[in-house]
Amino acid sequence: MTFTQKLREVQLQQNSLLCIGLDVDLEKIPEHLKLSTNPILEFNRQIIEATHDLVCAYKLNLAFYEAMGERGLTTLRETLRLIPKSVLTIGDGKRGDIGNTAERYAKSLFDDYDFDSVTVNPYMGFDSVEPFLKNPEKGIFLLALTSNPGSKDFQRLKINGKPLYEKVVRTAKKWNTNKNIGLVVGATHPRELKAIRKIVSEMPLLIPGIGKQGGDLKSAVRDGCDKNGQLAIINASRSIIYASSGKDFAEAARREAKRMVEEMGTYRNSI
Ligand code: NUP
Repeated sequence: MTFTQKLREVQLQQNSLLCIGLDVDLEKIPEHLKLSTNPILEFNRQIIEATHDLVCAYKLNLAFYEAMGERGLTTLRETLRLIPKSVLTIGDGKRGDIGNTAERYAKSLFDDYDFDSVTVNPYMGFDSVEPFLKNPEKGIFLLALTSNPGSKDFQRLKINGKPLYEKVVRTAKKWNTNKNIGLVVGATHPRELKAIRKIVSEMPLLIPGIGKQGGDLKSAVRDGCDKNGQLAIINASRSIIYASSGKDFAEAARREAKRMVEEMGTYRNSI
């Protein structure tokens, strides 16, 4: 089964487009957890237990784990073990390097950590992306139009009259022979999201930028989904995992996740 098919099944089973970003920061977790042996793991455990029935995926941004040194990498591995198989995992590292090195990145993230999918920076071209594409069951999200203000610096530059991100989108479509490529498109660019979905009607879109970055949830659903109301993976990290800084953080995260899923449901029904 290809990654795209797997995503369709998971979204159908879970009836959700929501992805929670486990971007955990020791400075932001509730005080009472700091007494546990591994506060970050305990935080993730409680968030996962409280929300796994509401999501199609968890996204782990590698930066937050790498920044904690060796212990962070162990915590990353242990967190992945806590995620039920019914839900997909995304390793968000935006890797990209010459083929020989990219192969090692792919081996680490897919074979060793066993992520279902990863984010990849396409800037270095096909030979840097190819090693990630080999296994159709594993997904690759190529950065197309990122959510941050700096996305205008290169991604929107015009080449032969067309923005660079559009070239990435059209090229990704050509590279997608294994049906395992998706694109990252920020929710902060609703008009472009709609245009991109028109070009790639059957590709997964990972859509970050909801919540703290001000992206629009309604457009993320209406413009990001395919015609069946699927294939958009809408990520929220801080607005869910830090919904409360008290002892009720996991319940608060569940409440916020549920609120988002319900809101998305109303937009999905009108696709
Ligand atoms: O374009 C992107 N924007 C973005 O925010 C691509 C990403 N991968 N991200 C990631 O999504 C970012 O690194 C962080 O892990 C998450 C957004 O977090 P939040 O704004 O919902 O807290």
